[in-house]
Amino acid sequence: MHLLDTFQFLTLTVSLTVASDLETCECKPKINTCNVVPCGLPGSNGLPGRDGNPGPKGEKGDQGERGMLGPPGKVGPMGTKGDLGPRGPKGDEGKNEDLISLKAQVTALQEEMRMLQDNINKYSKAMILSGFKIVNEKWFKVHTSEETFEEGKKICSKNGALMAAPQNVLENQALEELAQNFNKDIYLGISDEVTEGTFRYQNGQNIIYSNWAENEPNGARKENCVEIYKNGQWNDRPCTDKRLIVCEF
Ligand code: MAN
Ligand code: CA
Repeated sequence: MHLLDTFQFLTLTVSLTVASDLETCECKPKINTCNVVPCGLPGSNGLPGRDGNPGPKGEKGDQGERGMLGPPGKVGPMGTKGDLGPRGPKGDEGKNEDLISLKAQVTALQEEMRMLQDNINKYSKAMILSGFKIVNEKWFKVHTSEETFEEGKKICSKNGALMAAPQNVLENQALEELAQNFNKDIYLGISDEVTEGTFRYQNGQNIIYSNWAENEPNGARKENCVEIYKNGQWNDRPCTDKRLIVCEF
């Protein structure tokens, strides 16, 4: 490559020299001179010159065509609450007669409900006097006489029932009401005869609710049965004592 450049340079130099010499040769016939030396023939064209330096940067091209639609972006943050919409059109005017009739029906129903509640209260009182008290799905029935714990178990069992054992406040309140109405403390179907200090229902399950009076139970092995006082509180006492018997169905 270098050699070729050098050769091209030399060729160019020679050409220029010849051309220069030819230019200086004046081919005019000299007066009184025998023109015996003819001018040399014009030389051949030299080789093309070297490539020039890169030209200046071109103008910015036109904008390309719009690309294809890209995939959807992430969900943006929640916008602010919009303004309240315009008020809707006014509704039809209600029929006055219908409204009056409706009010009369409501009043009649309210009166009917009041009478029904009165009747329920009366039935409830009559039931209690007869020895019945219903609370939730449990029915309590008072036996007419006071008996020992063992006798009480037999009486209830004969009627396909168990001795009353309240398992929540409502049931305890029902027995408290019966004790007040009969003015007698009631035996509960609860004892710690099997394991001292562990009070259980007749089915052997540990009690899930209690309402012991202050300092009770205190009878240790001498008091294994439980009574409910007229104030609703409990006391352990000897099972041979006689108390009002209430069965639960
Ligand atoms: C008192 C209290 C009770 C006990 C009875 C027994 O009322 O000491 O705890 O059970 O006597 O009669
Ligand atoms: Ca006691």
